[in-house]
Amino acid sequence: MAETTIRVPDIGGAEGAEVVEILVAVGDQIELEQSLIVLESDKASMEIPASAAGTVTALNVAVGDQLSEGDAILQLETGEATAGSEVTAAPSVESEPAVESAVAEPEVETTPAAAPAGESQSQSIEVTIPDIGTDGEVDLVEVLVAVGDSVAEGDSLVILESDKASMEVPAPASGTIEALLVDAGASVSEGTAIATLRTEGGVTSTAAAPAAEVPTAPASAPEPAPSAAAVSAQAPAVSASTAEQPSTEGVYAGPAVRKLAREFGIDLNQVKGSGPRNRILKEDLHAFVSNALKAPRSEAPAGAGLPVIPEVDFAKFGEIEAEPRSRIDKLTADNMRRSWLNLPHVTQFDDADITELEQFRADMKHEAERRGLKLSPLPFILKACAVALNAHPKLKSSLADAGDTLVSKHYCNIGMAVDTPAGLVVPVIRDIDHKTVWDIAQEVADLAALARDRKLRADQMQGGVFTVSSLGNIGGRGFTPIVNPPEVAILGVSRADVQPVWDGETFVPRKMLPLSLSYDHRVINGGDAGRFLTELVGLLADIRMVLM
Ligand code: CAO
Repeated sequence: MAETTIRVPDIGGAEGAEVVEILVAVGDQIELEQSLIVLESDKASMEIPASAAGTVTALNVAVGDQLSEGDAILQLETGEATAGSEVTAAPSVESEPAVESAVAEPEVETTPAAAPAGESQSQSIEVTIPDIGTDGEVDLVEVLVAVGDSVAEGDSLVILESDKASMEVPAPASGTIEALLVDAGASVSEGTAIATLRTEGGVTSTAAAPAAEVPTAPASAPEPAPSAAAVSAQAPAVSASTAEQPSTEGVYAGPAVRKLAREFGIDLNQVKGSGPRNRILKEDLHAFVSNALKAPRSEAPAGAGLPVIPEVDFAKFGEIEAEPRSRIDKLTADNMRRSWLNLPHVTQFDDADITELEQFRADMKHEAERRGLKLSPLPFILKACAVALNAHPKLKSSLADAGDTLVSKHYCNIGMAVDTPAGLVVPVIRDIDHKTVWDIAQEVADLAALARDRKLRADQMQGGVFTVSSLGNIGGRGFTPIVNPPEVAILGVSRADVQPVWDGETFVPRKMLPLSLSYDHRVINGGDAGRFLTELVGLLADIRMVLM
C-alpha cells in the first residue's frame, strides 16, 4: 500500500480558483480519471480528475477554498507497494489524462487577415480556437457576441464545453466583430476560426493571448449571487443536439451538470441551485426530475406549460386543520387530472323512463329477499349498458399507438364507481353481457363490500371497457362524469324521480332516470354517443329487451 497526495495541477496561472464542488468523500474508492473536485474561476469551470486510482483517506480541501497549482486536494491510498508519492492531477477537457494546464491556458491565436502584422493600426484578424488540451473536438455551446459588437481585449467571445470543463475564449484585442464564422452547436478544435475582428489599431503582433489572464480567480469576497463575470462564465446554453433549447445565460452550473441537463432536456432556468451561491448541483437536477415525475399529483412544475395555482396560507383567515390525503384519493386525483387534460370531453344528457322497470323491480322484491339480495336499479342499468355496448362497440373501444390505432374489444367488462370512506374505487364486473341481472346484483353487492373494506385486489379493478358512475342513491339532477382512460366513455346516473311526461294527450306521471354520457371526442362522435344513449334509454324503458 502507498499513500499519495493528489495536488492541483497547472491550471493556467489561475491563482485562487474556487472549489465549488467536492465529488468524492473519505473512504470512496476512486478510479483513474474520476473527477475529484470542481474548480471555478471567472472564465472557466473545470473538473479535476484523479491521476491515480485508490481509496480516499483524507480530504485537504473544502467547498469555498481558493486553490492554486500545487495545493493538496486529497490523500489517496493506492494499491501499489511503493513509497509515498506526490501526484498532480490534470484538469481534463475530455477524458485525456495528459492535458495539464491545457484547459486553462487557451492561447488565442490571431491571424492577420487584412493588414501586415506589426502595423499599429486598424486591421482585421481571424480569431481561432486556442490549444484546449485535446486533439478531439469540443462543443461550442454559446456565441456571446454578434456581428457589429464592440469588444474589449479579454471579453469572452464564445463558450466551449466538454464533459469535464467549460471555458470561454476571450478576444485577443479590442475591436469590432466583423464576422462570426461559427454557430452555437458547432464542434470545434484547436485552430478552428471563430470570428474576424477589426481591431482598433492595437494589435502589433499575432502572438496572442490573454492566456494567463483567462482563468483569474473569482472575487474572493463572499457574494450573495454569482458576479456578472461568474454568471457569464457559466452561461453555455446549447449544444448541437439541442440548439433550440432556451438560453441558460445567467444560470450558475458546472459543465457536468449542464451536460446532464442537456441529456435530459432540462431547462436549467427552471432548476433551483442548492450549492454555494445558488450553484446548481447534480442533486438539484435529480430532485427536479423526481418532482417533475410526481407533478401530476401536485401542481404542474414550472415549465410544464400549465400555470401553477399559488399556495395560500389559509391559517391567515381562520382556524384550519390539515391532514394528508389517502393514497386512493391521490391516485384518483392523478387519474382525473390525466383524463381531463388529455381527453376532449363531451357530455350528452337524456332521461330514461324507468316506470316499468321500477314496477318489475318491485315485483321482484320478494325473490330478491329470498336470494338475500337488495335489487337496486343499478344491475338493470349495467345489464342494459352491456347490451347497448355490444350494439355500439365503438363505445367500448380504446386508442393505442398514441392515437393511431383503435382497439375493439370482444368482451364486455364494466366498471362501477364505488364511494368508500377511503376514496373512490372502480371494481370491474367481468363478462357482464353473459350474466343475469341476479348475478350482476350479487357482484355489485360483493364488490361494493370488498371496496368499502379495502379488500379489492388489483385484478378486480382492471380490464374494464366502460364505467357506470351511479349517484342515484345520493341525489342530484345530473352531472358530467370524467372518462376513465383508456376507456372512451362513462355513464353518469342521477336520481330517478317521478316527472309529468306529455303522452300526446295529457301529462302522465312517469319515473324518469337522468343519464349523462361523457365521451372522448377523439374517438366518439356526437352521432355515436347519441345512438348509444338512445338505445340505452329504449332498453331501460322496456327492460324485457335486455332480458332477451
Ligand atoms: N334513483 C333513485 N334511487 C336510486 C337510484 C337512482 N338512480 N339508484 C339507487 N337508488 C336507491 C336504491 O334503490 C336504494 O334504495 P332502496 O334501499 O330504497 O331500495 C338506495 O338508493 C341505495 O342504493 P345503494 O347505494 O345501496 O345501491 P346501488 O346499487 O344503487 O349502488 C353503489 C351501489 C356501490 C354503486 C353505490 O353505493 C355507490 O357507491 N355509489 C356512488 C358512486 C359514486 O360515487 N359515483 C361518483 C363517481 S365520480 O365522483
